[in-house]
Amino acid sequence: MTLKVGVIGTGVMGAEHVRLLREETAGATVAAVCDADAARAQSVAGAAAGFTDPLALIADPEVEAVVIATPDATHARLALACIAAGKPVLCEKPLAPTAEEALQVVSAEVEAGRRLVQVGYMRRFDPAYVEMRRSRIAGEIGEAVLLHNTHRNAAAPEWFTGAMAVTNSFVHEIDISRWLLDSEPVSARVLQGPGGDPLVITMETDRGQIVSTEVYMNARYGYHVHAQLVGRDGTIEMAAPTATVTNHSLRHGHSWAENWVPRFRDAYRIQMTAWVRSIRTGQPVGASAWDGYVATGIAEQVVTALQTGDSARLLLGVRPGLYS
Ligand code: ISE
Repeated sequence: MTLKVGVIGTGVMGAEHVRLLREETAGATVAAVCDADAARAQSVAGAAAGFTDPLALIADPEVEAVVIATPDATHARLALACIAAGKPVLCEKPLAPTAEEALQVVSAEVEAGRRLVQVGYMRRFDPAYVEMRRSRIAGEIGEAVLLHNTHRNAAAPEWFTGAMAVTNSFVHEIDISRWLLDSEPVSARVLQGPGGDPLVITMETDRGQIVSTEVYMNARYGYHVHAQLVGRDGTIEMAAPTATVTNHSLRHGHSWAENWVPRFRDAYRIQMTAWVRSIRTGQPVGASAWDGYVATGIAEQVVTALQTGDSARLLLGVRPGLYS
């Protein structure tokens, strides 16, 4: 049986999700595409239905499941509409820009009594992160005590405003550190470099581990995400993200991706396949709405720490039984 998917948003991520569904995902088809620009929606939709109203796409009986890839501020409202319609949704991260909105999604899902939302924290499907987690769980590096993250963009995306280095970028490290370590951050402090870029954010977990993250939005040379997990008996870290190395002009090395789409191409592809399969099997995978709330809730408190210069004691409330 083929799952009929509606994709809302045709920007960098929306277009990539349409491509993945069409070219790389077994058991799924693109049934509809939505964009505020009708011509753009129709050109990406091709033979599928084009919509300019996302709520009309969600309500369309031809659409069985939805991918949300619109600007961050719209995610929660659209995810709520999917829950109300009883349709599974892969919602791009962050689940919402504020903890309050993210919690509304959690509450709606709890009320519905079933998990319909997967948040697109695709690093959970990246082969390098998967191997790091497997190695930790297998005990190969002993007890994990420290995680060093580097998160560099060549240039901040043009739609970046305010504290998005935290609410849009650092949310990835919040999510992946919880997943890699199976522990919860309990405090955070932030240092700012000259002009506010880069940031260095240090979190402590409920197991006393340290998670250090550099978030550098304008690193110029390329898109570079790296992680090193330090244990009592060894370390495990990502190798350079490349299939080839080149020698020329007295230099040896590899090139960097321009942004996250080529760097995490495998992760996005594996995530999409896993989401489609999870709808068939009824076994949720990836980051839940609760995980989405936690990432946004911590990010919000880190932003306050950034603005006040104080360290933050991270408070999140109790995880509902639906997510245990
Ligand atoms: C962007 O929105 C993403 O999600 C990328 O994965 C991240 O690395 C980048 O910093 C964000 O702006």
